[in-house]
Amino acid sequence: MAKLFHVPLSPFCRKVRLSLAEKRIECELIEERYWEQDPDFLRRNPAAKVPVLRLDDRVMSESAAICEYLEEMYPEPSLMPKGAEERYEVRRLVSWFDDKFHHEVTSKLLYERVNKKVMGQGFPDSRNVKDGAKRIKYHLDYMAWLLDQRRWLAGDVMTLADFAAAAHLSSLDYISDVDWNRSEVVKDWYAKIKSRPAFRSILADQVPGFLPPPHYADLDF
Ligand SMILES: N[C@@H](CCC(=O)N[C@@H](CS)C(=O)NCC(=O)O)C(=O)O
Repeated sequence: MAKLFHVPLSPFCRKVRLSLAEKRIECELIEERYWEQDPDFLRRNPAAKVPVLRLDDRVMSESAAICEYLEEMYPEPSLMPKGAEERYEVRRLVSWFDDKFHHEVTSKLLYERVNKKVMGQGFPDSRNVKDGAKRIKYHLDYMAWLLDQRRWLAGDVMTLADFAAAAHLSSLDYISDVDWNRSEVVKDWYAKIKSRPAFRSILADQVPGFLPPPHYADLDF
């Protein structure tokens, strides 16, 4: 069986978990405290980052590369459209969330509030938290603008772009940092994606010391 070395609230790990689950690839989840730099872990991924996936006798890192590998090896159900333009748009949006959103929002909210505590690195820096809380509004508005024109973020079918976005937002939702009342279309999109069977394991996550809000696992909010 596949093994995924992960941490529960990591958006990169969550994106891979969603892809694996959507494609019904059974996978054992193994929590990896990457900051402890266990030598076995460093052998698996010298970059010392999660996720790391062991599948078909291969050890793989980098969530975007893993998701594209899964797409090529397990094409059904598909998470990438067929046309070059549509594929470009999926990749652009995956980068938007894993690069821009991660830098401007996830690292300022989740890493300050959760990772610092779990890693014993002190208290959240309130300037970062304030900045992340301000910047997420722009991203939610951008998503609303996209979703006013499309059924899913990158077009009319659900793709990896939706999983990338949902991975970040679900981690932030665990710590109540998403204002779902800001946009009805974004809330509806999240309710739709959250109710997929692939999301179940993510909604069941429990991080010691951090209790999710009651709506976190509520499929109707
Ligand atoms: N580009 C990598 C980023 C993965 C990443 O940054 N993971 C975080 C956890 S959310 C990590 O392992 N950080 C450790 C580090 O940066 O040293 C991917 O997409 O897999």
